[in-house]
Formats: sequence, structure tokens, C-alpha cells
Amino acid sequence: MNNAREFNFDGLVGPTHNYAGLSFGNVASSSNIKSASNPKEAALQGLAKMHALSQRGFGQALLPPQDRPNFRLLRQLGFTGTDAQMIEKAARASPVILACAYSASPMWTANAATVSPSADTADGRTHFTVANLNNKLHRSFEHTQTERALRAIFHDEQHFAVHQALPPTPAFGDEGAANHTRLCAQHGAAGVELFVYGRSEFDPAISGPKRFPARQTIEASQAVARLHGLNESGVVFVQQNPDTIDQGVFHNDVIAVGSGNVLFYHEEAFVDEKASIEKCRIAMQQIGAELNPVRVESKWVSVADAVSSYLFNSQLLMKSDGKMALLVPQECSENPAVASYLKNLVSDNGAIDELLSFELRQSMRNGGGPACLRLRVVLTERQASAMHQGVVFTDALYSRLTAWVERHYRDTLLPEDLADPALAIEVQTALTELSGILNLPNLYEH
Ligand code: SUG
Repeated sequence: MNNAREFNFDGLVGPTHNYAGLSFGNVASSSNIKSASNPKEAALQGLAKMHALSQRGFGQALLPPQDRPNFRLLRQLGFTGTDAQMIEKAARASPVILACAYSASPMWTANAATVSPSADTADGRTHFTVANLNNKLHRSFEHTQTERALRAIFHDEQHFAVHQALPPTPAFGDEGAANHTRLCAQHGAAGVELFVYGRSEFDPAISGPKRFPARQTIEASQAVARLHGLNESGVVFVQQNPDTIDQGVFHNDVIAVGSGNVLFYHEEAFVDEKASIEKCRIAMQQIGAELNPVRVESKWVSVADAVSSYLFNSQLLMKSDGKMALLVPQECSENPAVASYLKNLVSDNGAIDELLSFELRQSMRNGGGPACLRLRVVLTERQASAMHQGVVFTDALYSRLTAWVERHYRDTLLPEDLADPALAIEVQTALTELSGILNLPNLYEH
């Protein structure tokens, strides 16, 4: 076993955070369509979470926002002329396409990639497969810049392997770590990688949801496991319950979260709960670990309450004494059933003995809770020093970034503001400065 630490790479919220209702199947995104957002507050809420965890001694880093609007998309879709003319034409012809080109969705870095730490992989490197996110137009082009950012940060090929996104076709719909959970005894020990898929392209025996889309296929999950060189006995594939997808559970991380040997999940999360948990238990036994399932019953917290409070979209943080802290969004304390469940959870002497609550409402209103905002990367000491240091969270970086946000971000953004070409220039100025702060000079090159 190596001496390893988990880093949370949070997405720094970009200056164009807005509510465009682009994610069919994501209840919060659809309900808040066209309301005013506050990009400044969104970014500061995210930074406050990063700062608090870094102060507590947890490994914390960030992934930068992407440049917006995506002029390449606008050109590809037939808009011509100067940047300003393309924006004006798109605003007139199709505000929804312009909103896609402007989306700040890369903030939800749980969807950036699937990550397998070196303890699990055949070649002893940490593997990343960038997610293609091909279910939604506004997310389908994130992978280009995500790959560039990951290659810049994890550039040392002796330690890291970054794989490009899977083919952008429905058969390989891949949403990254949102549908992937790593279970283990210790972060640095070999683990069990649990892949949760929503449907199959080629197997008619697997039936998917009826109302909302299943974004992850089993074929994609299997491809990622192959690319990462995972040992078959350490990999578990289970199907997400299609009925919950139809109730708004668009990713597995809206209904389950795991870390260490703890799997915190809702009884309706998987197609065959008993068999799914048994598979995890057996795989854990094979690596000499014992699964600790924390099961939430529907009579305590309904699926609807789980979706509205984002109880399971929480961060399970392993503390130095081996116990877990659960970082939940503020909405959990506003839901009586969830609040009372949580009170009992931390007082019953189980694995989870501490609650941390954060105000992340700006992101939550687009369906992005604490767990969506971070990508977990377990790194050995050598790997941690081999990655690019400019993205590692420090007090100094926190002060520089809060000042940068205060200087460049608007405090109100309405859908019609996206038609203003001045916004594109503001974004470009802000991001150019950011690449200097993070010491990533080639981040926004085309
Ligand atoms: O893909 N929302 C994101 C939220 C992602 C949450 N991530 C995880 N569960 N890991 C999505 O649905 C809304 C954008 C808008 O409507 O403007 C959006 O993309």
C-alpha cells in the first residue's frame, strides 16, 4: 500500500453561470429556467467550500472554467461574421443555442472524467478518461478543454495517463465520475471501482427509463474500465434504477455516494438492491476489506426528498481518525425528513459522525450539489508533487481568486444578457488573467 491522499478538484465557477434550463431530466435545471443568476455569488460560494476543506487539511485543488462563448460551436452551426455578429445572430435565431455556447456547466467537475488511482491500474499510473457528456448539447463540447486542462495539470506521463473522451455517440454516453464510486479500505490501497449505468445500447434485456434520458451506458462504463487497466475482480457494474431516473435522478451521485468502505445509498438507487450490494461486498472481501453499507429507507427519506434536498449529492470525507464527515448542501437542513434523518445518522455511532453544511444555492438551482462540484483524485505523495502546482488550493490562491472574482464577475445574469457582446469580452479578459494566476499559460489556446 502506498501513502496516498484524496484531492478534491473543485470546478471554479465561470463568469457566465446562468439558468437556461438546458438539462432535460434534471428537475432543478428545468424549474429555474430563465431566472436571474448571480455568477459572482456562485463562484464565491464554491471558493468558500474549497477554502473550508483546505483549512481542515483535506487535499484541495481546482479545475479552471472554460472559455465561453464557444465560438467554434456557433460557427459549426452556421453563424458567421465577427464574434459580436455571431453572438447577435445566434441571439436572434436561437437563444437556446447561444445559451449552450455560453454554459458554465464545466463547473460540475464530477462530470469531467472518470479517475482510477494508480493502486487500481495495471500500469501503476493514475488514469483519467475524459467524459464525452454527449447527452446534452451544452455539455457535449466540454471534453476538448477538459482534456487540455487535465493534460496540463497531469502532464507527467510517468505517473498519469489521460485518455480522450469515448466516441460521441449514444452507445457510449459517459458522464464521468458522477456514475463511478471507488470503495477501499484506505485511499492508497487497491480498491473496488463501482460503475453505475442507466441503460444499454446493445443488450435488449436491460431496460432503461421511460420519461427522462439515461445518460450513462454500460458499454461506456466497460470501455473506461478497460482503458484504465482495472483488474476484473475489482470492478463492479450495476444498473441504476430507471424509475428513479424518471423521478429526476439523472446521475447516480444524486442517490448514492461512497468513500473508503462506506457506501451511503438510498434503497431505491439500484435495479436489484440486494444483488448490487452483494456484488460490492464480495469484491471488497477479495481485496481484504469489509463493505459498510449505509442504507436509507424510502420511509425515512423519499426519492422526491432526496432529489430536492440533494442528500446523496454530498461529499463523504475520510478524516484522520478513519471516521467520515458528510458535507451536505444547506437545502438538507430545510427539508424536515432529511434534517431529522441526518440528526440520527451522526448520533448513532456509525461511520459518519460529523455533518458539514454549505450554502451552494447558485449551483444547486442548476442541479449541482457539493458532489457535482468536485472530482476526486487520489494521489501518492510523488504524484501530488508531480502534478501542476498552480491549481493546488492555498490561502494565497484563495485570496487571489476571490479578488479576481470580485473584479470580473457580474452579480446578475439574465438569459437576455447573453446577447450582449460586451459579456464575451469581459469573460475573455477575466480568463486571460486567470491563466496567469494559475500559471497555466496555454489553457485557452485554440
Ligand atoms: O449536467 N446542470 C448539470 C448538473 C450536473 C450535476 N452533476 C452531477 N450530478 N454530478 C447537468 O444537468 C444545467 C444547465 C442549465 O440548465 O443552464 C446543467 O447543465
